[in-house]
Amino acid sequence: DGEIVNKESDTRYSDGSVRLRNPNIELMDQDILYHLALGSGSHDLVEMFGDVKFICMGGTPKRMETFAWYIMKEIGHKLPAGTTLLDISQHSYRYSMYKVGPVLSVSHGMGIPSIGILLHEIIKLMYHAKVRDPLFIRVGTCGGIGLDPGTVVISNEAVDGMLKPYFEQPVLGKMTRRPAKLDKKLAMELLALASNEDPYDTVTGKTMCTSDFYEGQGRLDGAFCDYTEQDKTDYLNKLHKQGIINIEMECTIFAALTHHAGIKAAIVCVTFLDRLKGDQVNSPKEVLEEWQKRPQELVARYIKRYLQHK
Ligand code: R2B
Ligand code: URA
Repeated sequence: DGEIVNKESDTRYSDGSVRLRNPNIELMDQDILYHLALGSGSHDLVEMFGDVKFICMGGTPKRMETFAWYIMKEIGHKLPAGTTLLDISQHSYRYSMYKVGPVLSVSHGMGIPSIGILLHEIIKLMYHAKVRDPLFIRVGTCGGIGLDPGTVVISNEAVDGMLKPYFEQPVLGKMTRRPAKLDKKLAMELLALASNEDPYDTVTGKTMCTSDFYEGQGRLDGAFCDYTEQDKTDYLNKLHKQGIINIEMECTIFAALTHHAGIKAAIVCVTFLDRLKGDQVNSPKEVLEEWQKRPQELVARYIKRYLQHK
């Protein structure tokens, strides 16, 4: 009933460069990527971003700056003499973006609307910069279900709060729906890079996306709570039985928009707590900082391996 299902037709040019599924863009004389503080008229986007291969996204500006320095060391990238890492999007005051050779490290904020706006502009950036076969990876945090805190989860499926594998959104007053599909092969390739020597587990499974951290994730500790602890436990156990192993706030739109653009994507998150045991994130800040590096380590292994075999 009035539902628009987008066709999954070919979305890339034969050379692998990103094709926009929007005829309006090439008719505009310039495209302002407002929330990135970049534009196709004001910047030479091919010159600035033409060599990008990996787009790594995570919630906070600080974590993505740390990732930029870390990946620089890992891939042995040298900054030109006399220069330092610069937040390319600093004048937007919205997102932070760092470029380290073929790697872009971008913050996406919290939740679907924030990462959605960023994805529109980054996908257009890839198009303007004529980047071929980019890979998008979210390196994030999440709540685990039945996993030890500090476990790394590679998502192989993304579902919404109604457990449907779609990203749904009203457009022009009608509900639209796009499949939230992740690249299962890429998820397995990432899993294969987990090491027996890692002092934590790395697993794959289904991830649930919500639009809220508190009531939307069945917490008892928000400003409001109109259900019982038993209701919460029953619900989380139901999720667990359905194979959902973690909850975060971006996976459906991330999977859906990348899939719609024909871009390979992966989501690697570390669990900050086991939701079967509590609601509050109460590990010391140093411990959380240590855990946050784990998805970055896995993604760095992937990027290094790719660059070595290129
Ligand atoms: C994980 O952590 C954030 C909420 O604390 C949110 O962005 C997410 O997906
Ligand atoms: N991020 C979430 O969205 N939920 C959690 O429980 C922890 C981090």
